[in-house]
Formats: sequence, structure tokens, C-alpha cells
Amino acid sequence: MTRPALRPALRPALICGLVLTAVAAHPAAAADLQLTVTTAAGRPAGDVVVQVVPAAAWSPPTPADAVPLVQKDIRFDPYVMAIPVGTTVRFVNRDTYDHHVRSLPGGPLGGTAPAKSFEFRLPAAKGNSSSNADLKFDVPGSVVLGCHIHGSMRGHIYIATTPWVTVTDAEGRATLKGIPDGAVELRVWHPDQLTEQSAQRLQLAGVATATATLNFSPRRRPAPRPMGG
Ligand SMILES: [Cu+2]
Repeated sequence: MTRPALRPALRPALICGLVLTAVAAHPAAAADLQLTVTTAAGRPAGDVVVQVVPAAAWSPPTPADAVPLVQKDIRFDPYVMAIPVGTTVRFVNRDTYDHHVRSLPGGPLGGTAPAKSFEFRLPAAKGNSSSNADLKFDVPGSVVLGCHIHGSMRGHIYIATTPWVTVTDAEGRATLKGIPDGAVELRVWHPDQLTEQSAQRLQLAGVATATATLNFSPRRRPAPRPMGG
């Protein structure tokens, strides 16, 4: 008998409770940023690191699990990897021969020291078992990857100061999610750049889009199976 009388009164109270819970769990609204990057010649720019740095203070994220960087067909895959500082990279050799991975200097004329120096040999994969090595990158910057055995192998790791970092696809597109609303700086970086790319200041709320243009036109990415050493 009492049920019909209670229902109308309960509904608003329940709705209010749900709304309050949602607000408490996400005190700062988050924005998503959809990016398109082009070369100076107006073509889609892949392999571009895009990073967002909020103007307001933010909490560093919990370190993610180790991120795989595979050696397969005498290539590093992905060719360009972008990670937040503090991330561990798991080098995985899936080739049936050894690789000897090492850090190399980068930048114009090789004048930029790698953010982390290392070299290690990864034995050939046998059947389904690949050989792995974990390395933690705890200093921001970049590292050029090479191989002592295969001189043509190249790869790049970009270690970002914030968790909002990724790499554009072949169409020059990338999406960054969960960025705190408000003023941010958008930074872009390409492994072949000779000078720094200019940063953009953006005001983010909800879903935002932005475009960036490199100050040069990179050459095509190294071929998957280079002929020379
Ligand atoms: Cu190698």
C-alpha cells in the first residue's frame, strides 16, 4: 500500500545520489584531443610524436606495465615509440637471429646524447619463445635505437614528461584522451627534425580538434627490408 506513495519521492533522491557520485569520482572534467599533423608540403605526417602539457598542475600517473618494442624482420616495431617518463620498455626479439640493441645519439649531426645509454644482446627466438629485456626510461628526452649486428636497423623512443603522448599514424592522425580541461601546450616532435617544432597553446573542453604542421617534410620511413648494411 505504501509503495506507490514512496516511488515519486525516491526517484529524485536516487538521481541526485548518482550525479553526486559521478562528480566526486571525476573532480576535474577531461577532454579528448583529435589531432591531424601534416608535413611542410601539406602531406599527412606519420611517425610524429604529439604531446600535451597541461598548464595546471596534474598528478603523475601510475606507471603502466612494460610496453613491448619488437625486433622483427630486421626492424624495430614500432619505428617510433612515445612513452611517459617512468615507463618500462620490453625489447622482444622475434627474429631467428641475434640482435645487439644499443642507444645512439640523435638530433642534427648526432649532437644529442640519448636520454638513456645502453646496449645488450638479444639471442634469436626459438620456436614460440622470444628473448626479452626490460629497460626503464626515467629521464625525459629521446633515444635513437640501433643494432651492432645490423647497421641499417633504426628506431626511436621519445620519453615524455606527461602521460598525454602518442604517435601519429600514416594518415597523420592521433587522439589523446583524458586530458584535464583548460589551457594546455601541444608539442610535436619528429625524429628527423633539424630544429624544434613550434608549440601551440590550446584551450580544451570536451572533444577538441587541432592541426599541426611540421617545419619540414620528412623523407619516407626507412624501408622494411633495407638492402644495404
Ligand atoms: Cu640486429
